[in-house]
Amino acid sequence: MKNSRRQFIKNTALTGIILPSIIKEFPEVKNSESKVIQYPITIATWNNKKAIQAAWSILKAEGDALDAVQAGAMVPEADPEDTSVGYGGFPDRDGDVTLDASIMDHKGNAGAVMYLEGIKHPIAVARMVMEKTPHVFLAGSGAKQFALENGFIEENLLTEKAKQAWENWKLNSKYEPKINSERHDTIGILAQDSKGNIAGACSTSGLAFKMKGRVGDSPIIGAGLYVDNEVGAATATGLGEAVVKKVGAFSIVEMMRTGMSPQMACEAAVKRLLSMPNHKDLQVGYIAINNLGQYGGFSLQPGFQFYLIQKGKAKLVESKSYFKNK
Ligand code: SD4
Repeated sequence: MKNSRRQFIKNTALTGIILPSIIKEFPEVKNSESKVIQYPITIATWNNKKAIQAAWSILKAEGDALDAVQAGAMVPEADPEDTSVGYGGFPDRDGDVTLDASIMDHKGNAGAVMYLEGIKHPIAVARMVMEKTPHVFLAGSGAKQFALENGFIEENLLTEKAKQAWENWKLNSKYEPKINSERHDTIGILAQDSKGNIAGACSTSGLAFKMKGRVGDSPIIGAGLYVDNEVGAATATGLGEAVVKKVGAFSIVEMMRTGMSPQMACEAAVKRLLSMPNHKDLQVGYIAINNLGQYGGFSLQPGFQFYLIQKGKAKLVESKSYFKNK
């Protein structure tokens, strides 16, 4: 009995037939959903237009998805105006900028750094962890040492603007970091290149004024980012603690494996957050692509956006959300 059920699920996943329970929940989706190939594509959380343009310039030249997502993530990492990623990111409550990043390629390889200080491009270090070490995660001083030994230079990442924001926050410093439920710019970026290969990257300075040592979802493989070339990829932004508890990105990829579209899977993953007692006060946004280059995105609260270029066409999408009003 168990075996035949397993076989049924396996067969339906392989043939792309949508399970009846899924059709009930999402009546608008039929088995005849388009199977037309929609890649190359690259898509990122928030209005990360310049990042997507950098990624697209690589895809357009028939480059690899992995190079595209790295190039994309490096744009906000270097931007002092972006206060959620890399250089210019808001510090923790002690005034230190600590960075988290992860990357995955189409072969299922993964690398990540967390609690990394003084290095402007954590995504490049994460890729080096993936390609040059037998490990997946390097943290804190070990991650920094590895970066310095591999040619990265130490820099002060705290800009005047970020320092000022921290000084202002200290005036009433409530030691309870709160997520801004409207706009914050952590970059999660996904790409599928002209060969059909999929890669993803995620980079952030985490929650502003977080507790010292706090690590979010972005460097956690399966939470902030997950790629499976056979199925697709997903990435997250928002309150990392919620994403980690629900293993957000992995759950989206696994739902797509059962035949759900990227949009359906993102919506279903957001609905899983409703079991959390504090779900009304937190924001999470997910984006995903499947192996046909179809995309989707959904958030808990309104205000989430994502940016993409698909087959040369650029688009800023105001994401649909579970809650409609702020
Ligand atoms: C974190 N998910 O560290 C990140 C924060 C984020 O835009 O997405 N900010 O929890």
